[in-house]
Amino acid sequence: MTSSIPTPPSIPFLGHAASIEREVPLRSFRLLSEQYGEIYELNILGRKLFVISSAQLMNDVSDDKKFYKNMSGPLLLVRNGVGDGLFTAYNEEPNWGIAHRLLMPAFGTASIRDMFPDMLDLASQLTLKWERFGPKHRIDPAEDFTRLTFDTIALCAMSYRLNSFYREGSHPFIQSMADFLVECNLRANRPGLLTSIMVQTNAKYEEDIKTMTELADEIIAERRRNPTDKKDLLNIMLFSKDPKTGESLSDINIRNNLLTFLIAGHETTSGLLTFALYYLIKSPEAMRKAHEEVDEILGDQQIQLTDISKLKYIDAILRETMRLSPTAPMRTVRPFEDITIGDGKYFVPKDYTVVINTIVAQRDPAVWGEDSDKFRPERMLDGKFEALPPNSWQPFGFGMRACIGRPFAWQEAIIALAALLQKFEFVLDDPSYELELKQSLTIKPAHFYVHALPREGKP
Ligand code: MNH
Repeated sequence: MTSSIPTPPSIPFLGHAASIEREVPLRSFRLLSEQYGEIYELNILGRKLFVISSAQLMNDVSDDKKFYKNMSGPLLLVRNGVGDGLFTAYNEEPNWGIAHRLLMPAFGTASIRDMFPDMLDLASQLTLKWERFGPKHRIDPAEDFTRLTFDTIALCAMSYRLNSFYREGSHPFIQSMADFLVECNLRANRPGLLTSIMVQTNAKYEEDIKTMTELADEIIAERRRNPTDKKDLLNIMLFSKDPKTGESLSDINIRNNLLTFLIAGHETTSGLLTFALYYLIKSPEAMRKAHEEVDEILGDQQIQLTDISKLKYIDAILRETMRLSPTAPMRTVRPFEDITIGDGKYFVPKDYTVVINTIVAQRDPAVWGEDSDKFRPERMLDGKFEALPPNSWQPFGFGMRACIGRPFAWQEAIIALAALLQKFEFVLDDPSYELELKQSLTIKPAHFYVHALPREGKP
């Protein structure tokens, strides 16, 4: 027998659009999950959604044979900027297959290891900056981690130096991108008629897309003027052929993927580092163990490639951070056919979109125990991570449409965190600070400021 699926009260036409908070939509989705349980129904401007938030249901929909990545709502709008780039392409779009096959090896562990020197170059710019500013300086970690990750993706993937650490404010691309993503989110919850009369907002939206596209085009033009034989992602996109079809990527698709990497390649990782720093400052015991590990493995030496796999506690910190605060906090799928999930309890018609509320599902007490809201990297150590129930930890999505940049992000985050912990103790600027979120398409801590103090007796 199927059970009925609860739904909050709604108003005609808008449906639940008005019950979703504008600034931090995730907050509404979480509150509703707490109130209505593992599955509830929403109608947003005619889009019919089931929002799920238990580990069991998340596992049920993690099946490429039964469910496909859904492209509607905010994601569909992101296509206005990045078209058929990997992240926003439809499964059946040929360009997805071509780019996926061409780029998978380039994002594999072996290629990522070759990027180590470039990643370290930028991590060192960051540690040097915090060292030079000294302990009195109020650091905005989200901002500096964005400099780090944005510069890292551009240098490693495109051999292009953005030099964000040498500018006062952020790169114009960053602001345009943030505004663009926020507007995609807002538009998804706003009637089209209303959007059509918001002349200034729409002009700004187009302007932001132009700012982003111009950087991508400049990077491509620069490469055509100054070719190199470096095997970076840009060269692979420009000059390789798909092993299966023999086709190359079109110029427009290269631009779309370049933009996709610039966007997908930095926001999530800078969020990860910011959350990790927050959780560490709030958990002195974990901070102490992290410092101990870094001292033991690195000593006074700069981090080397071979150290990365030895930094097990740092690895566990990042996994636990991604569990509690997956920076891409939701993904959506649809069933190919009408289907039931939850041991036959819930009927999902094929015109429904299933929203996976990852941040809640990854705190399911059935998997993580009663202290599931607590930051405890030990959950991820000593084979426990490998022994988790299938799909209960999935901050990088699932299956064929899972994150292509995972090894890249992971190596980058380990290098940065280890290099910072080697040099600094961290304290909050405001000792009473508690986590607040800001959201574009991804989430980050808001109003989070710290001070970096040199460690006693360290060089
Ligand atoms: Mn990433 C897809 C999270 C870093 C490029 N990424 C996804 C998805 C999640 C995700 C979740 C699946 C989305 C969906 O199902 O709709 N990504 C992350 C997180 C980090 C991250 C949490 C860092 C931490 N991602 C990166 C980096 C890059 C990147 C770094 C590039 C350099 N991600 C992608 C691309 C896709 C993707 C490209 C789409 C892959 C596809 O659909 O083929």
